[in-house]
Amino acid sequence: MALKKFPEKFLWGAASAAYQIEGAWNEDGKGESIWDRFTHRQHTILNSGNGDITCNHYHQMPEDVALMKELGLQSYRFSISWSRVIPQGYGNINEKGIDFYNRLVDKLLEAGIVPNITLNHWDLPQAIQDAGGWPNRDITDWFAEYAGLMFSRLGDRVTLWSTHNEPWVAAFFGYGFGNFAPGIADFSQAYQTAHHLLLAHGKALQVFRQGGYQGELGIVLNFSHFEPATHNEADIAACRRIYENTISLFLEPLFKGRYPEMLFEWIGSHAPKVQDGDMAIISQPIDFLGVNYYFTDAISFTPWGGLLKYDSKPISASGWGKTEMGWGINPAGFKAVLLDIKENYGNPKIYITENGCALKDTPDTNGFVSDPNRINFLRAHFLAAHDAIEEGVNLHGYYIWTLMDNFEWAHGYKPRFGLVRVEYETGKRIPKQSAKWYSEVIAGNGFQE
Ligand code: IFM
Repeated sequence: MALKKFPEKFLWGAASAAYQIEGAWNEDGKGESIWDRFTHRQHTILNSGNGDITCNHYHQMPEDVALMKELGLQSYRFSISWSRVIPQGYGNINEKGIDFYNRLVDKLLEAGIVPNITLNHWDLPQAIQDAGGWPNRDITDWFAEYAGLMFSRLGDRVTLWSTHNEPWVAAFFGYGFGNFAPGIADFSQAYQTAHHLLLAHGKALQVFRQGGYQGELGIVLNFSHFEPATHNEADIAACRRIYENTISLFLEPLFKGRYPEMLFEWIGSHAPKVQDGDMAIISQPIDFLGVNYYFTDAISFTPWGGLLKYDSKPISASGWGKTEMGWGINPAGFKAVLLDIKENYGNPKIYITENGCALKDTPDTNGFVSDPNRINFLRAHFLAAHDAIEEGVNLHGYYIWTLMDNFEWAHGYKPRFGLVRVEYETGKRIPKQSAKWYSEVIAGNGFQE
């Protein structure tokens, strides 16, 4: 068994998101978000789940930070609920909301944990949606103002910032397919949203640079590895479309200042309205790219496959099953994603901002979960990341999704991704076997292969 050591100063952490863990959806002056509105509608979420209380992190935050310290986390990635700090999205500020994040940041720093903040993890203020949401260009200025507020209040202590989490998901699940909030099914709105998310990112980056804040600002994207299902030309072309629609749609504007041409020819009149100067704002250099990786898909052509005429099936490497989400497990796909970024987008600094799995956890009578399969999953993905570093990928840190079981969007509370089990009835947190294993990885900055 070989010892796999990571580079010095490699940052190990865990990630979360406001709507998934905070609860307190209408407390202390918080405004309604699109996820509050969406989950309160009948038949949108499995078993009628919602984030009203979820892990109750808003109230149990000191205990949660103590737990992170006990686990030895070096960094904690969390998001800010925009409507908690600016209830209507623009205009009046809710000091009590800001106070919560001030206290969280201070507690983390006291515990020696580096805070890593995401400004937008999908929970847009409902008032902004009422004004047109992401498809309305005005949002790009409202987002930059919100970002500026957070930089000015927390930027003296926080050095890692991301503008958006997985803008593809916000655009396509939120506005294209309608299975996430705000539940709109219109591809023109989805592509306009993608463009405005990028433009809002660029405007927030300008505010960050002009303010002279210390630290790094990036953006977090969802990556999958895609393989054509066969050597058939139609499958290869469909695979290319999916790659462009998921990955190039964001990486090309960010790193090359343009949109993928072939894709835009394909989508025709659904292409977003882009104004002069937008691409220069979007393509300003970022300090890091956040990579979320979960799965690999085989893509095939089908004439019944909607706008992009495709079908996808999960691929698992031999010997691996699927996760509870039905996602294939393929660590080699993870490495392929990292090498693609290195080779085709200028080898930017990367943090793995999410990787993990939901598995059927079976607690014993004390609520303890033995989860060797989660450990195997993580070990194999750490190994892929280690190989990628050896091949020159500029990788500096790794955040597990997620610290504790939480609200998994349309899937409600069924999937459990956490290193820590949450008993939702009592709010009790119980670290799983994988949490202990991860603590050892962090302490040794590596693991036995
Ligand atoms: O829970 C989500 C998270 O909010 C965004 N990335 C994927 C995770 C698992 O589905």
